[in-house]
Amino acid sequence: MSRTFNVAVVGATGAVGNQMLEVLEERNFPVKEVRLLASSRSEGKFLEFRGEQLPVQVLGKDSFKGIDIALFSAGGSRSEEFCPIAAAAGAVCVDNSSAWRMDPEVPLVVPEVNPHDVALYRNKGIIANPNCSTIQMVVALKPLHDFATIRRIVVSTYQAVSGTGTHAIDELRIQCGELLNGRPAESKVYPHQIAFNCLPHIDVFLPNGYTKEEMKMVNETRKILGDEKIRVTATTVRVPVFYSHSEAVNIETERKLTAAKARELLTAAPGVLVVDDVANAVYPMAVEAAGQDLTFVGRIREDESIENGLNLWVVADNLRKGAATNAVQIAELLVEKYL
Ligand code: NAP
Ligand code: 3JM
Repeated sequence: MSRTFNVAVVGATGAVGNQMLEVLEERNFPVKEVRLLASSRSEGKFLEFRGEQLPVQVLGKDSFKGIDIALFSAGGSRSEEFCPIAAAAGAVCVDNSSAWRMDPEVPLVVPEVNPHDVALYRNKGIIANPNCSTIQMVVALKPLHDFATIRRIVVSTYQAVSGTGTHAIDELRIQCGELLNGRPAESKVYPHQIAFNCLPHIDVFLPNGYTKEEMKMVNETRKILGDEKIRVTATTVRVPVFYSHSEAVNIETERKLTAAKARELLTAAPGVLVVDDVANAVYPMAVEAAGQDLTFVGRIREDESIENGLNLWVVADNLRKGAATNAVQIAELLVEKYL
């Protein structure tokens, strides 16, 4: 019989945690037992896994006894505190927060891009899952970088509210209802109304005028592609979409990359689906990417304002490829090759 593993899902009641359970089940991950962990607010709750109702337990120092793999998505401070505790108890942590991503000893992995970095889990017992916006962008850019060497990336994002969690999904739904009924909208999660609006503000502002989300895209992209020379500038925007992030990506390459060659490279790339038939109004869209695991790329065209430039439109489900699916793919590499 093939081996099975005890898996803890930390933040199981959240938007990402819920998706983790779905993806583990869908991909038939070799789970022996799953342990659901969340805050004391969730005490007494049950969640379904493989047709069974399982109790949610309160996260604590003793939560990781017997656990082989711990999937974390309960916020940065929980990851900072509990990943080392889980690792000391013998679990390998796959962490979805930004807490460990830029630690030089912790690998930051997108399986289609840098699968071999998983081996570095041995340093601290932690593997970091990148930010959702970074993941879909590097899946699309990796084959282009390998062929033409990317010098500079200019990216603008159109990010779904599900990236902020279950409360934000509720906020958009409730605001839409109130406003359509002629009543004022109350904002609790975001600093301004999100329904029928765009907020150029994701995560906190930093002293350089960028947001933390924007600087995640800059620093994580370089680390995953293993190229500190790539220049990246980002503007990250929250839009009133429930699921899937969209990105307008402009790249400047060292070598000429025609739109036709880019289309050929992307068609052969793992995890990518080219959706690009503008004559028939066919291009990637958030509503079609939702619930899928691929990164969809379209609007592939040369940037006529510079010598070696290319524009792309990149869309993926932020809770799936942007979080849960990527984390489970990392766990699959771990069990196939290392544990
Ligand atoms: P969410 O829907 O608000 O869920 C938060 C989860 O964390 C819930 O399960 C919550 O449990 C749990 N939690 C909060 N405080 C806790 C505590 N003190 N002890 C134990 N559990 C606690 O948020 P989400 O969208 O799922 O995101 C969760 C985290 O995942 C984010 O903070 C972020 O770090 C990460 N994230 C990563 C990506 C990515 O990798 N690309 C994308 C989105 C989010 P209760 O239900 O009991 O409150
Ligand atoms: C996505 O603890 C927190 O403040 C979590 C903030 C957060 C993050 C993050 O920085 O870990 C919310 C949503 C992310 C992320 O993937 O970077």
